[in-house]
Amino acid sequence: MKVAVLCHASAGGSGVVATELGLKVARAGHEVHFVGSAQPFRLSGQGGMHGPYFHQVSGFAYALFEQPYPELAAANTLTEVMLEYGVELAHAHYAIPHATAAIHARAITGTGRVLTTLHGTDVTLVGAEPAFRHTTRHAIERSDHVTAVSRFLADQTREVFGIDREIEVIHNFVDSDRFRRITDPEVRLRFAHPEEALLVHVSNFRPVKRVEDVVQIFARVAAEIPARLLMIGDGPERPRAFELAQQLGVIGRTHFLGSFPDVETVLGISDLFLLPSSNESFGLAALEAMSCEVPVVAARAGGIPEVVDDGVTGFLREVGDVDGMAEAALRVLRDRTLYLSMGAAARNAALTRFSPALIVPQYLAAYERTIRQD
Ligand code: GMT
Repeated sequence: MKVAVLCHASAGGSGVVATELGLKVARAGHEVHFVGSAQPFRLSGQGGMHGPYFHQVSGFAYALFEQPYPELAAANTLTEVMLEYGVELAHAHYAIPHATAAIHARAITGTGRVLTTLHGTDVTLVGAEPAFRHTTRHAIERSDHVTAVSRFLADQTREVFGIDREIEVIHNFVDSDRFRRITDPEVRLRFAHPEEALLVHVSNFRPVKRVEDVVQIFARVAAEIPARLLMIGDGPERPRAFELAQQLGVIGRTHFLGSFPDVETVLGISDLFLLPSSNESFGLAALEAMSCEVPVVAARAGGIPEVVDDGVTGFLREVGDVDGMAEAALRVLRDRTLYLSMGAAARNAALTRFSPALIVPQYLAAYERTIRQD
């Protein structure tokens, strides 16, 4: 198959999934062309003679234009790639702007199919913000096939847009060779003392992630046991979280490490992952932690319960219940037997329910069906 992939290049779960999937599809012998304004961050150094290939969308600034209109430029570059390489399928990660651009290119070329994968933000954003309602619904309805990363997101999409088209659920996956426990004590010593519990949070620090809750939970834990918190990533809520850590007197034990290139190193030595988001279509960062045998304490929100088994691979509490999440965290961290069994169950879930060997063939089958459909 000849496939083009459109995704966000920034460090987010959808870009990670799109890139890892594109690499695996290329390794399975298919021709893969990434099209975007920047190279996806995990694609760097991965392409080779046999692909995947990256085609940069060139921006165009003109005095008359108020904005550079990136989706038009993306549709234009995708059109060129489709015509030049005979692309049969454009895989758009996110309805807007990528499916919109792909549908445009399909109309221009009169060829190719569009498969759209919904990751969450476009749907949840539209749920709250009608500015994109019609364009997003159009992108979903006019795609040749639509997948969502969780049952929750598929249901929510139908509800928000009042549509009843088929939306296939294909969960995200994790590379369990890369995301695994690191047992070398020297690595852990770089971040924490041996007697300290090491808690970690990874996100883009948007309001939906409730990073202040992360600090609140940690402060309650740190009042009871020796502990340290690693905050990985960056975004608009980082200054508030920093200030709160100062106010609560835990700034010396809270480390804001920014965007960390090899997040698996940090996850591989951590004891507990915190994800108190108010909404999360899936929670890929939690799955990456689980793959490293790290139990998760999270909010019972969105698609998280499809990833984290309450009481088995971690604990789920209601959104905003920082006392409940702190109590759950302490329960895991104080009980070595529980901690080890949850870590093992988390790794097992990653291996048996979210492995590339299970998920990638689902995408390949969807590609085949979409290309062959009338
Ligand atoms: O969570 C974010 O803000 C980033 C966003 C993205 O585009 O990467 O994540 C979304 O897609 C991920 C991959 O499918 C999911 O794991 C995240 O849960 C989802 N984020 C939200 O739904 C808020």
